[in-house]
Amino acid sequence: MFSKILIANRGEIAVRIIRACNDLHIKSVAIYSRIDKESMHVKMASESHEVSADPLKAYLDGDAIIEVALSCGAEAIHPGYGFLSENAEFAKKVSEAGLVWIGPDSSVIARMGDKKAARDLMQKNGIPIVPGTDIINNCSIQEIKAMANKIGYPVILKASNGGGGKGIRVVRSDHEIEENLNACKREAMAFFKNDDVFMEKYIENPKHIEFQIIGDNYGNIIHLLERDCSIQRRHQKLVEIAPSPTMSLDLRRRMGSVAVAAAKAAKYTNAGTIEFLVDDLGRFYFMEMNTRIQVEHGITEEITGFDLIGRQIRCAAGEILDLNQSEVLHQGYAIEVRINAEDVANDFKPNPGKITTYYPALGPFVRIDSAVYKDYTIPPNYDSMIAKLIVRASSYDLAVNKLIRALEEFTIRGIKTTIPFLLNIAKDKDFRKGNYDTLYLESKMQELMPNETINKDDIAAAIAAAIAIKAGY
Ligand code: MV4
Repeated sequence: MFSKILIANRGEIAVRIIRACNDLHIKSVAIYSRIDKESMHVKMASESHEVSADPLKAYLDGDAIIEVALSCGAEAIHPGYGFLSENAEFAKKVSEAGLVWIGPDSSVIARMGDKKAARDLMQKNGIPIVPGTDIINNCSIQEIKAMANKIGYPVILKASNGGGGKGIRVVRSDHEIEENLNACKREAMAFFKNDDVFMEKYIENPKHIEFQIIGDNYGNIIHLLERDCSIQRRHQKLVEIAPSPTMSLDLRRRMGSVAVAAAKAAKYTNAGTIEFLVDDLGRFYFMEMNTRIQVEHGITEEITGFDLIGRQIRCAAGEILDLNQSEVLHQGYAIEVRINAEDVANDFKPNPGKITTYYPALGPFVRIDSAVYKDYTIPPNYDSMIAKLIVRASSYDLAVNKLIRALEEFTIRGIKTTIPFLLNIAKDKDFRKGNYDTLYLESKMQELMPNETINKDDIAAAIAAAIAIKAGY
């Protein structure tokens, strides 16, 4: 086992990894940018090193991070999510520097990062994929229209190097295809410096179901059930549920074994996720594989009792996965909501600033993964997620009740947060019924918008207080 791990990240995931290190009696090394000096991960780690004054470079300068790891005697690097976590080149450099990369091999990261290559690998191994084409960049518009008609409209154009919802276009007829193809290629070139595009049949309003995978270095791979991540806004997840409250045991068993077969085909090690699209008839298709720990890993930990970050570290250190698939059971249901410092009424615009009041929800089966505290000032330079609230209960219905209770208890003042919006989701009838797909948020946005009309009594009280102050009472 390692004696010291460097964490190449910040925020709540850095804190989560430090906790896993402490649980395993491993020393933790935090890195930080100058503005993060007062951040929780810096305070909690065994030791901390400023990498750069630049807010982003500190977490993106791979060479500088490796240098810190070597000079302080760390044996491994945990990348968390985002930043360098899916950068195959960085993973390779870490290994070449004699450090252990806590994640899959760099060649696997590179292969799965290429969506078309991942699709081809899955097809070759009998994993169900959506009907589609090869890269179409060298085809004429006539040929592309012929392919689209053969697949049948609607189709979706996807950048092979895409991600985060960038470089995708839905096309519903011949006359829209040329313009969408050009836009898709332009966007792909701008964001990913590669404009390779392929085409798939477009699945209307699918559910986004993903299976958690864990593998050791000896070919043992299991799944840890699924998460429904359909509730998204512009490709940002807001709510995740584990397991899916609407999936049949038969579908779970079939998708689970396909997920394990997909991970085996990729020669996968460590923690990862297989994402599927599920249509309204329950047909499922491999969409992509994420080669990192994900934001929503906590709900899987809560329902399975399996410490994913701890297991990532233990697998990377060469331990054998001492668990069979049949031993993975779920205890009830867990729901995660992402609490973001955002002004929901103002198009979810980030709303950084100082937290003046902070009372996290507590009580049985309520977990908060966060890196903020009272009087902490959220910098404007990073992601707006400030806390993940995770609840668990014996049934999905009771988990929804607990979510409402915890969101009503959670008090944050000084900044605007997504709490009122999340509470409206929690209280929505379709949410309680498990009736949601990837269209859910878009179609209910008006209904779920928090009512921001200010209470007349509050105004009266504020005026009275102001008069009282002025009058010298
Ligand atoms: C799809 C799809 C429907 N059919 N592919 C969105 C981002 C990228 N990961 C792939 N995405 C999709 N691919 C086919 N063939 C629908 C989406 C999609 C989506 C997927 C999951 C969650 C939310 C989504 C929102 C819009 C589109």
